[in-house]
Amino acid sequence: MVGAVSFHDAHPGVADLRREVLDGLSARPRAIPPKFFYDERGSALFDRICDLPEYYQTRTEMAILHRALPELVDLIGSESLLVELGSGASKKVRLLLEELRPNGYVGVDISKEFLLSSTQALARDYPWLEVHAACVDFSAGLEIPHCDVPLHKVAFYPGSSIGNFDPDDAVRLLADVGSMVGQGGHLLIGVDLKKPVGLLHAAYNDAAGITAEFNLNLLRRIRTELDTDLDPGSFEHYAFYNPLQGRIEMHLISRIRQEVRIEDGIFAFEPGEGIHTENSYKYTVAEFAGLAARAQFRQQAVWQDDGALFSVQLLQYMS
Ligand code: AVJ
Repeated sequence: MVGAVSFHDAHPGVADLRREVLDGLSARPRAIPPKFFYDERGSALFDRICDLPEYYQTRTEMAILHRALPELVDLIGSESLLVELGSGASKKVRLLLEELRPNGYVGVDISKEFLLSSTQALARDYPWLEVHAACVDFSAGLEIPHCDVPLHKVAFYPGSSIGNFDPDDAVRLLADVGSMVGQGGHLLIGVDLKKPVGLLHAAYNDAAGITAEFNLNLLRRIRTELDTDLDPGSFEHYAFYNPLQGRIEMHLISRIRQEVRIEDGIFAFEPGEGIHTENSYKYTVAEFAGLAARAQFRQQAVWQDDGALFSVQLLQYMS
C-alpha cells in the first residue's frame, strides 16, 4: 500500500557516487565516505552485522531503550512528532512508537528501498499514526519536509551513527537537528562508549567476516554503478582502534601493486596502500556532554547497560 506513506526523494544518485569516489581517490589520504556503504546489499549486510555475537551495539541499545521507556515517556510527553534519522529497518523505533504514541512519524534515510519498505510496514502496523518518508542525505543539511507543524519535536538517532562524523561535523549535525526540533525540542541519541580495545577490535573484525564483506561491498557497488576495471578481490578489509583519536578506523587495503581505472581516472596503489572508508568515534558520557553543549543541547538524561558498553541519551535543545 504505497499510498499510505508520503514520500520525498532527495536520494543521492550515481552522479554523487562518481563525484565523491573520484574526488576521494584523488585526495591524500584517500577516503570514500561511509554513507555509500548502504546500497541494498550493503544495508542487508549491515543488518547481519547487527546480529553478530561480537557486535554488542544493537542488542545493548535495544535493552537500554526498553529499560528507559517509562522515564522517557515522562520526560518527553505526548503530542509529539517523532523524526527518525537513518531509519533503515529499525525495530527500535517500534518500541518508542508504542509507548510514546506520537501524532506523526517521519522516517529519514539515505537508502530508498529500506526506507520505503520500513515506513510502509509502520503505516500498516500502526493505522493511528501519520507516516512520512524522506529520502535525504542528512550529512548535507537537514531540510526535512513535514516538520513545519506545531508539535513537540523529538528526533531519534539510534545506532551511534553520530560516530561516523568527525567531532566538528558531529556538532554541525547536532546544531542542524537543534534547528529542526526547535527550542525545548528533544534528541534521543544512541552513543557508543569508550571501552577496552579488545572488545572494539572484535566488533569490527568479526569471525564470520561479515564486516569485511560490508566494507568490501563498497568496491562491488563502485564496480556495479560506475565504469571501471576495479577488482574488489584485490583489496582487503582492515579495521583498528585509534586511541589517539578515540575512533575505530576502517580501510580497504590493496593486496598488490596495481592501477585501477574508474571512469576517466587512473589510480595507482602500492601493496599495503589503502582507502579510508569509515571512522566510528567512541565517547565517554562526559565527552559527549561537551560535544552536545557546543550545539546548544543539554544532556537531560543518560541510560547505559551494566557493562557500560553503550549509552542512550536524551538531549534537549536550549538555544
Ligand atoms: C552504523 C556507523 C554505527 O560504526 O559501528 C558497523 C557501522 N561499520 N560495522 C558502526 C559499522 C562496521 C556502524 N554505524
